[in-house]
Amino acid sequence: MATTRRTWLQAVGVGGTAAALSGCVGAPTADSGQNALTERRAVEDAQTPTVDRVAADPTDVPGPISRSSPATVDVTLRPEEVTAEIEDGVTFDYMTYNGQVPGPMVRVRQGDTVNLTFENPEGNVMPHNVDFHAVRGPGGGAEATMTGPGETAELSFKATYPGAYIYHCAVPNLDMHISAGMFGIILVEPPEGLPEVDHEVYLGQHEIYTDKPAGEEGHHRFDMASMIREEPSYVVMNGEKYAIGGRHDPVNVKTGETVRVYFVVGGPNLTSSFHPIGSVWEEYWPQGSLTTPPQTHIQTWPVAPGSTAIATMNSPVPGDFKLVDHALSRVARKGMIGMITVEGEPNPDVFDPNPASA
Ligand SMILES: [Cu+2]
Repeated sequence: MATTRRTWLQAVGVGGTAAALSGCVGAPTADSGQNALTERRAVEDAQTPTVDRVAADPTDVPGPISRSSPATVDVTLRPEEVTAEIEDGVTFDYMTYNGQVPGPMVRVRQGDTVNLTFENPEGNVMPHNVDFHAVRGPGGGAEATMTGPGETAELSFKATYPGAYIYHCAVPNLDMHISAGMFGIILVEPPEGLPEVDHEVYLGQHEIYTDKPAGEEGHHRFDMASMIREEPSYVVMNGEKYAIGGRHDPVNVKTGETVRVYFVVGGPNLTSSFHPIGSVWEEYWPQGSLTTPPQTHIQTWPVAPGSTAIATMNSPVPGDFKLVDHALSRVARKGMIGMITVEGEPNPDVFDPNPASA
């Protein structure tokens, strides 16, 4: 298998570079190749989405781990290149893990061994791989999983420390692949597990660099120059403009229920100022680190690209609570928002929007 991969990489002229750069170190090469997806599809119809949705369902979170001893866990990741809408009438060629942004949340227990199968589908255009920040080993697994279209790689690693960690593509054009959607979370639970909550929610922020301003209808191509300037057209939660609570359902909970959010910032370049409008984070674990007690009553906390946060909220009053990057032009102009809708009886003792009527 390794020989096959090496042969493919030599054929596209990136073998040595890939080995040198994989794993959180890299620089864009002159020929990004990302628009090869558009070129390939131009003969067909580049503006037609190949999938209805790339936004990950925020409630699709693997259940808590009840085991009291380590196990071997099988995980399969498939880098899928798809065309989808960023917003109505605007298409983009995404690169994803398993067809969704962020990629599927992986959940294991400290001490578990992960047997990863990395399947690069036959119809892809690009090489891909994965670098897990929960891995101790070269490139977080990037070199071991480097595959061309039609190739499969396997990697085994032990999750030796707890926390929520990003995983992301780490090919030489890693910034481009992440900005096209290639990132997600692996949660490593401590042996004692996590406190019980009513809901768990999975969200990810990243920025998309295109050749047109946000909102201009048509097919948006990836734009290397704007990425180098770090001036994205879109900054989004779960891959699409206003995905959660706009284009798709919000997260629905009831008053008094505790929601634990697992939040990842893929970047590749912008730090998120993560804030729940109309609330605070009751508990906040910066960097997704579970080895220190949480901060409490946190309003806004920076989440760097390549990192995560774990946070809880719990509203005593009903309403729509918007989760944002408090760099608010990204919300008002570029799409970065997600919504938790809290249902329940009004609670005028805590919040009364119309006191004169009492
Ligand atoms: Cu990739």
